[in-house]
Amino acid sequence: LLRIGELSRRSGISPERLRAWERRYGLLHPTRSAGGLRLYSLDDLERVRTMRAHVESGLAAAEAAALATAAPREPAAPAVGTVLDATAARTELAAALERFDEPAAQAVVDRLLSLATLDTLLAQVVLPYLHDLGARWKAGDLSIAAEHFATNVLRGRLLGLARDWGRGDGRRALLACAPGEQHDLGLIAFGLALRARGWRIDFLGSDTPLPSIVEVARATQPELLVLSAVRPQRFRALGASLADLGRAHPVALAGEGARRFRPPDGTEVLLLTGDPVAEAERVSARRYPRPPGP
Ligand code: B12
Repeated sequence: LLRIGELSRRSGISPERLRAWERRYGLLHPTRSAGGLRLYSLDDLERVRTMRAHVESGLAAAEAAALATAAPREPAAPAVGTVLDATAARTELAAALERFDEPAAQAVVDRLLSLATLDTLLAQVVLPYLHDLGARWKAGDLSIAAEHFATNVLRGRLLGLARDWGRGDGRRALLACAPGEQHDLGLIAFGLALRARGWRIDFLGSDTPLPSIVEVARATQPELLVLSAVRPQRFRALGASLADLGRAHPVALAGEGARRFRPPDGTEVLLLTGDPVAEAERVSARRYPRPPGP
């Protein structure tokens, strides 16, 4: 079952438009999660895709909806978890990337996205693969070229999936790597997992100077500002500015650096020490009110 963000991503239709199609044409038949969230089926996805195709071919929305709701349904894709063998998928992805075969790697990702949610793809395939890649590179089992090639193909693909993650009126998150930090893959994965939970993402990427982060945060007033780093020194280097930031906005520190960082007394920051998908789930479960200020 898919949440609205995932349905939107897979169908290419914005959440606002999906809600309108549901309300006006009865196109979707969501069930509710225990927490009251709407959950959509693969049949719903299929109807949205059919309706989209009819609208793009020039039909009026009402006609397109009538055809989509009447159309005999394709057999639904197999349920998540029953088919996806994550180990086999990682092996296949690794084999394609490590023979420098970009189209084959993209095809593996395409197929996985048709079988599983983005969360599953990230948590069970892409993130463990990247981690393993790093370990092998460090052990000298993989060339720098192979590591660069694989991470760049996956980074490009993840950013492709991120298209439009800044759209809509969802809870707003501002994501940046700490000054000096270049590792942004975990942060991108986190942004995608938040987006799948309805958040709106502003992404500043690698090595963002603190004054720029402050400036954007002032303008966008994020519900959560997340800084990521591999080394705790990057957070330590922020010194007293980190406490100032935490007084102005709800701030979280993430990545390997957050595991090894102890915020100085009086610094109000949340530490996200788990993996990007688990932490996206955790932060989505509660609200982050603005701090009272300096
Ligand atoms: C890809 C990579 C690069 C790429 C980064 C590309 C990019 N756009 O991100 C490039 C080539 C630029 C790079 C550069 C460097 N790298 Co590098 N890199 C890696 C590599 C191979 C993979 C990192 C990665 O993205 N992993 C995928 C993430 C998701 O997994 P993870 O890092 O294990 O993170 C886990 C958690 O920390 C958490 N997490 C991570 N990020 C986030 C974010 C959020 C929001 C949340 C909630 C959770 C979270 O989720 C993961 C678990 O699922 C690792 C090897 C490794 N073992 O990780 C080295 C590694 C991180 N790099 C390392 C080093 C030393 C460097 C360089 C200094 C090398 C050099 N001499 O130039 C530079 C530093 C550049 C800089 N100033 O930051 C070291 C860091 C060691 C340390 N602790 O200090 C590592 C560990 C390699 C090693 N074993 O020596 N690197």
